[in-house]
Amino acid sequence: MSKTVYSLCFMCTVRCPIKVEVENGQVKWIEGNPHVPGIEGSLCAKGAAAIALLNDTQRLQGPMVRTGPRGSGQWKRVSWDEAFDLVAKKLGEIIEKYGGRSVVLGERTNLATHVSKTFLRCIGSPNHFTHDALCKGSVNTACRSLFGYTDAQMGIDYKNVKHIVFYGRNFFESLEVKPINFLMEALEKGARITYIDPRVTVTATKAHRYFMIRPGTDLALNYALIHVILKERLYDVKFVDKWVHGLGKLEEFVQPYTPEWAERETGIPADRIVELAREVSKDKPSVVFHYGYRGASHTNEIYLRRSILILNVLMGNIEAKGGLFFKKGPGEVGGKPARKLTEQEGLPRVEEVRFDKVGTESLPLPDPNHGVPQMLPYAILNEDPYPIKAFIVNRFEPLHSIPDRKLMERALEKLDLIVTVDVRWSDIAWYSDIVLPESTFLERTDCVQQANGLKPQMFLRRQAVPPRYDTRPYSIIVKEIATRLGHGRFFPYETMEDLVRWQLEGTGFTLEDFEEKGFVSYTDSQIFWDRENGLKLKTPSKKIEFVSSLLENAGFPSFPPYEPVLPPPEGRYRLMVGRCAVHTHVSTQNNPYLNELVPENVLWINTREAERLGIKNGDLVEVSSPCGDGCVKAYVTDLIHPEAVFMLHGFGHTARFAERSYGKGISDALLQENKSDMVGGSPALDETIVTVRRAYRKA
Ligand SMILES: Nc1nc2c(c(=O)[nH]1)N[C@H]1C(S)=C(S)[C@@H](COP(=O)(O)OP(=O)(O)OC[C@H]3O[C@@H](n4cnc5c(=O)[nH]c(N)nc54)[C@H](O)[C@@H]3O)O[C@H]1N2
Ligand SMILES: Nc1nc2c(c(=O)[nH]1)N[C@H]1C(S)=C(S)[C@@H](COP(=O)(O)OP(=O)(O)OC[C@H]3O[C@@H](n4cnc5c(=O)[nH]c(N)nc54)[C@H](O)[C@@H]3O)O[C@H]1N2
Ligand code: SF4
Ligand SMILES: [Mo]
Repeated sequence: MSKTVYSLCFMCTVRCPIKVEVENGQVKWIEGNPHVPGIEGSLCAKGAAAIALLNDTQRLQGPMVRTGPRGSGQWKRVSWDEAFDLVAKKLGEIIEKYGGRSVVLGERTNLATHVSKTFLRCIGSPNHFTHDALCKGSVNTACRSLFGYTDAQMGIDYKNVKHIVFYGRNFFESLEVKPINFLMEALEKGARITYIDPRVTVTATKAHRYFMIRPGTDLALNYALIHVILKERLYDVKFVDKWVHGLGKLEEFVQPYTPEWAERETGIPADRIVELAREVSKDKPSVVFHYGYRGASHTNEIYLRRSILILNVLMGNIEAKGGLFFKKGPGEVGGKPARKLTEQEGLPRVEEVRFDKVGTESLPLPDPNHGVPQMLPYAILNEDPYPIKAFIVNRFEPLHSIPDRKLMERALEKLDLIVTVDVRWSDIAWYSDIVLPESTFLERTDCVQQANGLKPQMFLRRQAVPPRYDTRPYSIIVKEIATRLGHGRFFPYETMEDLVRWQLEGTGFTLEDFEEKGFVSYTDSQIFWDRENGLKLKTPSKKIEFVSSLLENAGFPSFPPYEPVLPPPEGRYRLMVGRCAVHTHVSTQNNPYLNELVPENVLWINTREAERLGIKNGDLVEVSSPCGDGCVKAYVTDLIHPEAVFMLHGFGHTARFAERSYGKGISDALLQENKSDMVGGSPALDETIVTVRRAYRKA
């Protein structure tokens, strides 16, 4: 028996549409969905390794309850009913004693996030968070400060771009399949790439221009670019006059930030800065300055992201071909989006201060729909704003994804209950009291994906094969726990198919409509708004706010003076981190195929600096920061700025049952200090200064 199933990959968060060939209950082949433009068969290495995850005997195989001390690796396998009863009993006791707010649920945003939010509202907790702030919180806030939309409500028309500038956006390694294919199309038509990074990445090698910038100084470069663009009137005057609020203030502000000044700060020659400004302006409006995710992440990140967005606006690229666009939802064409459980009548609202205090004076601007996860250890340890007792973790790895692992461990130690839902033995699963294994994406149907964009669409993840082990979909797990706590009525489904049908009610589409191609479209044509008169901006002024009411009403300046970045003292380096093409964050290091390709991380260090420290390529080095230390092999290279060292994120796992990744490499979270951009919401992951020495002990 063979069948073809259209679904969505979930080896990483990008969710590429896929076509899965199944024979006799086995997945034989996965490729990109051929019906989706920009995908057309493509799949990355991680996606191709999904079969290895499916068949991995080292993944979670059934519900587990801890029997020894936390993290000791002593476990008892239990039935689902026992696991659900236990979680419900413990949660019930905690809620009774400390209130619903003592329960925090954290997850990487996923298709079932509305299910989690519904659960928390039922139990009276305001404490849902997603990974968003850890990934791009300051980008989110910067977008809202200028346009009134979040970054998730905006997109980039890669296919038609003529020049794209990346600030540490390592596009060809930290990848998303569709944007890469679209940009490749643009490159074939003659588009140019400028890449800026203290480290030579694969993306740098594909670029037409590369700047090895001094780490942490991108904002200085941007102020100089803006200075030149305004002084030489290289911007889209008509667009800016019509839509921008605060150009005069910006002009005044950038006066002192000349290219010569920026050369001293960034190490990039002044004439090359001027050359870039002039060159990109010739291609406007089809020019994009990529606002990025994780590259260049410092305590003033919000202002870097704003400066990048301002450069886009000066190019007049908003709603232009080859520029930035606002994602269009079904409402644009009179359609209805899939329903969410949170929209149900009678579901309680929770009006309490959040654990991270987002929305209060201490963190007024980060997006309350996502929260600020890196505040969790402080909230638990200081019982501020109130005691937190239980942590439910779904598809999230706080021990690696929140900086300062030891701080996080101390906080977890204080909790009465940790429950983790995952597909594999993550470190947090290893550290939990109860572990509930989710079926992998090939084994489950998921909630509907509402895919807004130039063309609003819906996609569906469909079960390709039955679960290999005793696992369940997350939405079913939550329903079971909620039902035991007396809230079953807000989870009106028995199976995932029931839930999808419920979501689709009123949209005019049915579950069966997804069978032919894996998706449905609300319209056939791309929707651009009229750039002359029809931008539907959501700021108070209905303009693009260079002078931002969001920031200024909260007491933050729109343009704070630049603060110089001092070079680290001798023998010390700025720690930079990032991803590689064959791993997803912390998820795939134990995947048999991907582990073989990149089994551990290494520390990139500049050749001259390494010589000074007596370090040779492949030597074991000790890296220490104010909050942790560890040993890793050195990779001695000219391809990194002398002030920085670099390592891949996601290694140094401690869960013993994941034997291939156990103890391999070092975790960046062990070294990074838990500091944040308190305006934008992101952690400053590239801010920690480390000491590097030759190690005389074993890793
Ligand atoms: N293969 C793969 N692809 C992925 C992911 C994955 O896990 N694996 N994850 C996805 C996700 S969630 C994200 S957020 C994106 C992340 O995509 P990117 O934002 O491109 O992130 P990183 O890989 O973290 O690369 C960050 C780069 O910033 C550079 N950098 C550090 N400091 C500075 C600085 O001061 N200035 C400049 N200009 N550069 C600096 C680092 O050297 C590094 O090369 O990737 C997505 N794609
Ligand atoms: N120190 C440090 N911290 C970082 C970063 C960094 O570079 N360094 N990068 C930041 C960025 S950009 C991001 S996006 C975040 C990502 O942070 P996380 O969301 O924590 O990382 P992921 O590796 O994407 O996945 C987390 C967990 O989801 C599990 N998982 C995978 N598939 C499924 C599934 O189908 N169901 C369930 N229930 N679980 C599943 C994985 O096994 C893994 O344990 O981290 C941020 N934090
Ligand atoms: S980028 Fe790769 S791993 Fe991520 S969803 Fe797409 S195919 Fe899967
Ligand atoms: Mo991310």
